[in-house]
Amino acid sequence: MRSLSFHGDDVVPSSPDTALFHILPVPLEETVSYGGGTADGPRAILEASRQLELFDGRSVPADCGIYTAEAMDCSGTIDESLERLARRVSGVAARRAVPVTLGGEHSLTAACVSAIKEHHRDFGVIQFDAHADLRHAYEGSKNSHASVMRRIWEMGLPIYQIGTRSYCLEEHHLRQKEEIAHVNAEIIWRQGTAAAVLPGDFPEKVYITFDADCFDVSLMAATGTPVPGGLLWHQVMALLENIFCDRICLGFDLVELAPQPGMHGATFTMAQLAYVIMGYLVRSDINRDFYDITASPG
Ligand SMILES: [Mn+2]
Repeated sequence: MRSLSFHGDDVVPSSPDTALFHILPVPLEETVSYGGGTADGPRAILEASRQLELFDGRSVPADCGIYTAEAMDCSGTIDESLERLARRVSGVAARRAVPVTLGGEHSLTAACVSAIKEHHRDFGVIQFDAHADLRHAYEGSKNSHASVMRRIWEMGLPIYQIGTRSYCLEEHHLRQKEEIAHVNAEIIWRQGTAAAVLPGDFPEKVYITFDADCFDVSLMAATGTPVPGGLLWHQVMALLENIFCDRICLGFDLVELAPQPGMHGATFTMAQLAYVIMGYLVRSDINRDFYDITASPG
């Protein structure tokens, strides 16, 4: 079976040496607690990416080079998979390219972030998610998708949560006690996207993790734990635009898509999200400086 690449045959495949973006397909599905299917996420996103226009409306991010790596082997224990992923992300960061990890379940973000930490001391993590994912452990696993942000918080990294609307009392208390910065979905709906303001001391460099369930269930039913009251497309676009004004993005992941028959709209949404995030990055002056991007932003 021929391996899939982002955008398929529309673009000349970039070599890993020159591509700005390295797509890492990670079909990880180990600790899923409700609906399954995240293992099919990366493949479905890559297939849907063939339907994308190269022009994203403002730029042609593909001109900066997109390299798609082989899908990662997720056999063995989850610890082994996370270690394998960390090595891969670290390799991309070492080239000063942008790791774009396509999941797979949310647990994988801990590996991405720990790998980035090998290369950058001062950065924060911006999390788009319906859930806080701050549980100490869930269903006996510290590597659960429901604990991933707790692991990252324990690494000593600042976190900013966007679109949250489902969390337990333990998580609620931890957020209050430790002043974990966030803007809940309800606040965005009532006050608009301008309500999402990163704390004044939030680092200039950020890693972005995007859980599909941040989107409203009407747009994104194809995910393990869908929740009503979430964000819509243009709210997410406005939020991303703000972030890329003054933040350097060290990498990002899209997780928790669980493709369902007949719901290709949800899958295409995640493919387009990956591409528009690349677009925000290649048009952002602070990122162009950081990555030494010379291609025209379009
Ligand atoms: Mn999550």
